Amino acid sequence: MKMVFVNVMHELHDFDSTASISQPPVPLGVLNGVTPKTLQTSLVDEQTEALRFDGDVIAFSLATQYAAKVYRHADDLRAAGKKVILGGIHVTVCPEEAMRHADAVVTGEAETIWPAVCADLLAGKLQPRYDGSPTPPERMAPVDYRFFSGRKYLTPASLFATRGCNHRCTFCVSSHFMGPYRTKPLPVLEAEIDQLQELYPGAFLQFTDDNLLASRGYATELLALLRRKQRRFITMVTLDQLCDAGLLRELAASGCLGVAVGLESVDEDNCLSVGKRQNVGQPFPEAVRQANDLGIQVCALLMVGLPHDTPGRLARTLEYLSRVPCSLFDFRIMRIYPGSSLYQPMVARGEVAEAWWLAPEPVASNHFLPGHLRVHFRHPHFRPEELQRWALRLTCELDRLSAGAVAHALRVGRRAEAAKFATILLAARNRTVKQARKLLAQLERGTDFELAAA
Ligand code: B12
Ligand code: SF4
Repeated sequence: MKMVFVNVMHELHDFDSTASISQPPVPLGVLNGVTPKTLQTSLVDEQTEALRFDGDVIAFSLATQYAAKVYRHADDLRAAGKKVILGGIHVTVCPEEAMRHADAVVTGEAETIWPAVCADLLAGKLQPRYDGSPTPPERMAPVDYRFFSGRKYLTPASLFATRGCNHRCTFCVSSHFMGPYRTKPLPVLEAEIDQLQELYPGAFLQFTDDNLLASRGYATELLALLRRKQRRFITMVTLDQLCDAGLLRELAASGCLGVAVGLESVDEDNCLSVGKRQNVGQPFPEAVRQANDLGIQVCALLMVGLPHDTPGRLARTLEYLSRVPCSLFDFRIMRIYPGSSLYQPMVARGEVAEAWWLAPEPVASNHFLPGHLRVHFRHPHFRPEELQRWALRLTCELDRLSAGAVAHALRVGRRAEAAKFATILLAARNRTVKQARKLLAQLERGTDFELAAA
């Protein structure tokens, strides 16, 4: 029996800011590792190839944003006699919905239950629903990255060392659903690092953990391992971690080239309104400068459309951030995901449509904007197109490749003897700003058309 694991991308993904960091779908590699050898497995990843379904069983990973697209494929495949299995974060959050489009769904982390699912499949006794459970560290096995070989990813050496997060930001889904914070045993991680070194010599490691450094004790051991392995790496950090001078020095000494920090908003009432307490009272600009002095590039992740945003505030945000030497700014419009603690109360208040991911796009400009710029909720101070314009304007202004910005990123890169990484970042910034300009022009044209039609 042939099983195909499928990683789908949402429409217009090429215009998404995450497109510039294409990376292997590691969770599918985790599942492949625990699939019985009697099943022949392969991978189709829409980041690197067109979708095709040459197998008897098609196993999709689902996030909310492209759930409707997967359901359409799933329905067609089942009508054609194939078996469909769905799993991933959206299935975990909306299992009943997913069950309408699948022969079986698997909720939660799946690797401990997956061998049983496959056994049932092979025996012709597939159940409609399986509930996975948080994988205990002793069951975490090294991912075999040969599953992804031959594919061109921008950051192929992508891995994670921890699961879960100790914070509970109200817009976040994974921290609410994916179990308690756990750490991978270091020998398992070391085996992955060694294999990645063999497959992609010289490529920097990209940690995709929600909160890699949440446990200070584990972080120290992990950083010591990376130092010993002499591997360069990038990771996400929380703002309080970026502002921890001791941790920053440890990161730099262990080969950290860059960090992406969840800043979300420069206004503390906004951060507090979404439960981002760890951002309050932190000296962000100073921390960026300190990181830069140590040779660490900083990418700031922000959201537009937080509860206290107003046009005046966003204008001040622009002014404030233009003085902070981040190598990249990533703006996306706030999204209200099912499973986040914002979703139900906002549905009840009529501020977001129930199951918006299945409905036709409510905003005309959503049709030609990528997922991170689509609006599905009502904001007290902005019309949807205004939020979109602001997100694009902020990107155009702050990611502009001025001579000063280029010189700064190269200087930071030279400090860590990582000029190549600096050029990769500058290329990503260039691409981001060019796409934002293009989308902004398109938005102006599209809205003009809509207004004219009205
Ligand atoms: C790394 C990451 C990415 C990487 C993806 C790398 C890759 N190619 O895989 C990048 C940066 C590209 C990315 C992009 C996006 N991401 Co993302 N991402 C993550 C992150 C931080 C880690 C994922 C991970 O590795 N988890 C660890 C593994 C072990 O857990 P897992 O993925 O859940 O997999 C387990 C189970 O879910 C299950 N499972 C998963 N797939 C399948 C499939 C089958 C068949 C079965 C049976 C089981 C199963 O078994 C796995 C092993 O136990 C998560 C947060 C999180 N912690 O999950 C967000 C997260 C998944 N992303 C999210 C979002 C919103 C996005 C984007 C839509 C962002 C955007 N552009 O607006 C895009 C979508 C990309 C796309 N496909 O179109 C949300 C999803 C929310 C939702 N309800 O859908 C999350 C949960 C973060 C959040 N906001 O809370 N992302
Ligand atoms: S710090 Fe990040 S991963 Fe943790 S709860 Fe907040 S948004 Fe989610």
